[in-house]
Parts: sequence; structure tokens; C-alpha cells
Amino acid sequence: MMAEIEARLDAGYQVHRLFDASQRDSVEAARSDIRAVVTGGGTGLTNDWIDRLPALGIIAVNGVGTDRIDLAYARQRGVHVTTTQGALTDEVADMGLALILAVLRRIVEGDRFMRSGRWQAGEQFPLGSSPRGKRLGILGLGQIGRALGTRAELFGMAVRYSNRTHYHDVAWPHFSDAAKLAADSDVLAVCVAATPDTRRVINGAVLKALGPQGTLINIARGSVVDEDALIAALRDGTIAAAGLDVFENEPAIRKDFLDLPNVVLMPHQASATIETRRTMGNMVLASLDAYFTGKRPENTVN
Ligand code: 8YV
Repeated sequence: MMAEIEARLDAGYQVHRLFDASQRDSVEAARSDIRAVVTGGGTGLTNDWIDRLPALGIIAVNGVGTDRIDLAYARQRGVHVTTTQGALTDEVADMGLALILAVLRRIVEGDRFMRSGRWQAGEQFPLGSSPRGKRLGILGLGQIGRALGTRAELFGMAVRYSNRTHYHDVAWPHFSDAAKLAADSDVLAVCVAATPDTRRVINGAVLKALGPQGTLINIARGSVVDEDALIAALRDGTIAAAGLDVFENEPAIRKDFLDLPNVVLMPHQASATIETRRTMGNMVLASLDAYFTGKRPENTVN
């Protein structure tokens, strides 16, 4: 979290940092008194930890993903789980669009080209491709998927989506599954929540359906994509390119990604702007404040 948010946490609470190995002993000593945990969406809290904290009453997630928390178990234990729902929608959608443009317009490749002196040496840079007229398939039409679709339309993209619920308040065509959506998309953007149902839903068959001109964008979670299949598809031309903000085993990502020229990589930064992280931090503080003053935190999701 931002230093200013951590400072406010420290001012209001006695904080033990579970991620800091040097605090292991003090965390252990305080374990039975710990009443709240603050964590990230991609980090969560295991049931083992929930069991090890008998006084726990709230897990405040600095994010919207709850895939690393067993919500039902927390509920059964009487533990509120809160998120920063709504706060990061625009930021994450912006990252989706940024990755689309970065791939189509070869932004990162251009930067590498310049730095290696190839432009100066008279070499031609390859043409990019236009978003206009391209079909954008959105897997998961939640708040973020919708915000990405709205942006993409402004860039002339033709939006379609696949989602468990078929929404009638959007004019975008609905597809019943990821493979059908991929087959009718030039760019496939993964915006779906990570659940057991969506685990590795982007598999070899979906990538094959996306095809050799296709681009995969992932701003959701690494677990939604079969990374072996993705690496193979990027390597053998089954798909053209990818823009990825999330990975299965963050931050220890597969080294293969680093060797692939046709992928743009970001270190899980979609919500990471000063403004949005400040809003998120304030929401975490508000959830803690509500809990510790005996109110039901507003953004409880379980
Ligand atoms: C954050 C996220 O990067 O909201 C989520 O689920 O993954 C991201 O917004 C993460 O929560 C870090 O705190």
C-alpha cells in the first residue's frame, strides 16, 4: 500500500507485517490478538492463517479480487471480507486499453528499437495495426469488462462478449463460451473473476480459435489462462501476440515470457496509480474503522 496509507494504519493501529520475515516472531507473539488483516487481491489470506488468528473479525482487501480468500469459510468463522469495489474499475480498464494499443501499435517494441540504435542506423520499423474495425471479445462483462468495452468503442473496435449472464442492457453480441468468442475476435480481453469455474478457461483450444492474427490481453488473473498453452501459442504463431498484466505465479513469472518478443509484460499494475491506490487505501481504512467501531463495513462481500 502507499506509504501515506501505511502511515495512517500505523497511527491508528498496532500493525504487524506478516510479509516481513523480520517480524515473524512478533507476529507469532501477537497472533491471538490480531483482529484484522489487510491484504492484496492477488495475495488474499489462506484458511490456515484464518485458523491461526482466533480473534480475527475482518479481512480488508486492498483490491477487488477475492480469489485468494475462501469467502464461505470466512463467513462461517464470522469474518467480514471487504473489498475496494468500484474504486479501480476505470484504472484497470485503462490498462486493458493501454495493452491493446501497446501491442497493436508496437509501442514497447519501438522503444527497444530506438534504444538499440536501429532507427538511427537507418533500419525500418514494421507497421503496426489499427484498432479501428477490429473485433474486441471481452471475457467477463463485469464493471471492468464494460468499462473496457466503452473505451474500445471510442477507438472504433467492435465489441462482443461472453459472460455467464447474457445482459440485455448492452447492444454487444453475446457468445456462450470463450472458444466461440475467441473465434469471432481479433483481440480477446480477459476480464473475468478468477473462480474454480474460470480456472484455465483460456486454453489451447481457445487460443487456436483466436487464431494467428489474434491478440490476447489479460487484466484479470493469471490462473484464468493456461500459461503452458499460451507460451506455446505465442511461440509457434497459433496467436500473434499478448499483453499481460497478471501471471499465474506472481511475481516469479515463467521465464519463457521474457524470451518472447511478441508479448508486452506489466508487473500487475492495472490499479496502480497514485490516485486510485489512494482511494483504495482510504476504503481499506474506512472498512477497518467501521469494523472497530462496531458497524458493518459497507463493502463487505461475504
Ligand atoms: C491490486 C488486484 O493490484 O484488485 C485486485 O484484485 O489484483 C489489484 O487491484 C492488488 O489487490 C494489490 O493490492
